[in-house]
Amino acid sequence: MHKPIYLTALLWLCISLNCFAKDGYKLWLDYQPIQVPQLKSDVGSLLSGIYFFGENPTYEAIRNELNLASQSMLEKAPVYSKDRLQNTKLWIGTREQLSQVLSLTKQAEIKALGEDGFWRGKVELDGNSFYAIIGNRPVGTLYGTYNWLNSIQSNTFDKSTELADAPKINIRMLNHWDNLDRTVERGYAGFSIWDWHRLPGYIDPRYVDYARANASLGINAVSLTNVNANALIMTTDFMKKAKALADVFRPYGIKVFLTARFSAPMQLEGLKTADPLDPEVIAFWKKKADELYTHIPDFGGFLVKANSEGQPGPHEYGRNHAEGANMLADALAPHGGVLIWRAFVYSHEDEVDRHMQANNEFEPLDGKFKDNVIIQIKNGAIDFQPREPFHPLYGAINETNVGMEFQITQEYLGQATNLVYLAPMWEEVLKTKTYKPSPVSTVGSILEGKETGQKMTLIAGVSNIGTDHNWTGHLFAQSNWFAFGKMAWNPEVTSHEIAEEWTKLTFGLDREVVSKVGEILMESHEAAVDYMTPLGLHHIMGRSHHYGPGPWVMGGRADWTAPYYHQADSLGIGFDRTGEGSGALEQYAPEIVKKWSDPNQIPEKYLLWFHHLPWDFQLKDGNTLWEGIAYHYDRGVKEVREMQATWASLESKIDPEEFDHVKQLLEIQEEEAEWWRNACLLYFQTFSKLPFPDDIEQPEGDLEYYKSLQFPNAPGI
Ligand code: BDP
Repeated sequence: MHKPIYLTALLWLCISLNCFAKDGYKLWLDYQPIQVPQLKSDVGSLLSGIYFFGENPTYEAIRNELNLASQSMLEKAPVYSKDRLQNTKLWIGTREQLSQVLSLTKQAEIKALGEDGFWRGKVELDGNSFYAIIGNRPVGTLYGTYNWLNSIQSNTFDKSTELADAPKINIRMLNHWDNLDRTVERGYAGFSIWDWHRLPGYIDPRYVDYARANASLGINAVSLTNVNANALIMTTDFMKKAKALADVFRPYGIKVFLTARFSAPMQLEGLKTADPLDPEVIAFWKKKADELYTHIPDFGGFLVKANSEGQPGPHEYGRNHAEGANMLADALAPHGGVLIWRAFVYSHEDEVDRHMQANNEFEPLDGKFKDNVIIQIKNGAIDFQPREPFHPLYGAINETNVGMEFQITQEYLGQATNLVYLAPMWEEVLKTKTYKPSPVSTVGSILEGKETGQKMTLIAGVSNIGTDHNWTGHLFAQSNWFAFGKMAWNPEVTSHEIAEEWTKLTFGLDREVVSKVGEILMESHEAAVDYMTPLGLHHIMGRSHHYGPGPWVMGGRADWTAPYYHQADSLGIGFDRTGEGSGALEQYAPEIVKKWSDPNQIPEKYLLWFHHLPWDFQLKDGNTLWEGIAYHYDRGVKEVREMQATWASLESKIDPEEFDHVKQLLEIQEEEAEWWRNACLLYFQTFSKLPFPDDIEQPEGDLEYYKSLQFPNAPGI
């Protein structure tokens, strides 16, 4: 056969057999061909006559997305018109641009959606009707377009109904813990996607795809650098590199933030101090902020980790967190910048239970922070454990802007090998009642600003993105990036709804796939808690890299060892944080203190977080504590096996490359779950001295062997 003809034939064969394997690069934006005839015809008709009201870089981004989507969903290019009445079907613009076709009521309704809100639906002019996507700003229109494309992919688009939506949180932000040498702290998906060395000259096309993915979820801010910050980012060279990224992200409505190292004035300009009240230090930061805004006029601001885990901060100079934060906030204020100050502070020189240290620092400072400061608080008081009760600072400070910090990267949740959908855990935290400042307050309502009327609201997530072709290492880890964006937009959405949406966008509309993948996702977090840290156990993972079990980890600073947290001894196990113990429980509202102080009333998922209990303490199901611990660990392993079986049953319906990728990782997850179970149960048995229940798979292996395992090259450190 003639070579080009042969190649064409092969290509067609491949297309018809669908043998171009998917590899996850396109995330939830892979725009599968539309199969439903009515939908195909409706969408085809709209995409055959598009009119944009005006020109700007965001509309250009919308056009690019429509080109991609149309080509992929309908195998043809969309058609644009230069005249709004010339064969047009789909109108795209802002409320002001379309005001003449909108009633005053409709205009008011759209305006009320705020600067990022959008509306889509039918509009009429001179007896003709059009489908319109309208934002208050172009970026709202972009969000509306993604929302529309998403409804097409999930087959929920109905051209006769209208839809309006707006985010409930102002700053929806990814925090990259990316270093300037491209390593990523707690990153499990390769290296940093920021190619600092080749920036600003080389713009990797991946930056655009990154911006598209974020904008499709409504993420509108990104902090580029590690919170354990490098002062070099504040040099002109790096500012220019950051500017190049900001330029790529701007049309997608994404603002750039940088992490500021508190000691930068000393490191970069040889000042003798970084004291926030020193005039030269104040001048240094003002100069840096002014320069940043010349490069990046819409620069978001700084994110700061200070006086925590050895990072420099105001304490070195006898100043408090408010004095440190306000000095930086003042430098940003003239430009409209925001200063995000982290509440993740604790010190090993402080004997007080680590759980209590952030409240001890921040409660007395409530009301002392400037208006453009937000205190970013992790979901729990320790550190992104597989499950944590909510951080007691929520509800305790009410005259200061507060924001959430979730961790999307799975530092303590199986890293790159375990399938763990994190949204149920985030949902649990967001929906928990704090009883402060009002009896109906929840963590979510505080974050939305409903309780205190705070003007600036924030939900941040520590990114799980890297250079791996599928972005997140594990294909299912994409669901966590996706779910984070959705929850930051609307903290009231359920993890179940998001799971279904992600599954449809990732694997298509087949009912069996949607329901079974949904089951896997929804079970996965509880499974991980079971085989890692059931019943409120926490911080018992491998030293430093946090990979695998390490309940025996001792040595060095106490608050980084495992026994500090599990306190197992011959009498029992758990951290007594009641009034008789460290007292940390008393930082919560009285309603919580009352219930949780009683080991028979506290939700069992938090039992050992707050109580040290005897091995024969009776659980609600009648088992002793020792038996309960054993059953949970055993159940965790069995749950992973169920996830494996469910996945295996979908083999014929999933792309082979994606199927195999997940299958292999689930096999590793099963081994790791067994490892966690065996190692933890054998270790805790050395204290309980009790046999395992007969009806569990007997933990096998040798404790000394598990203790001897070393992972010097584990990723993420
Ligand atoms: C912990 C990580 C550490 C981070 C720290 C933080 O182990 O690498 O620097 O949090 O949030 O989870 O600052």
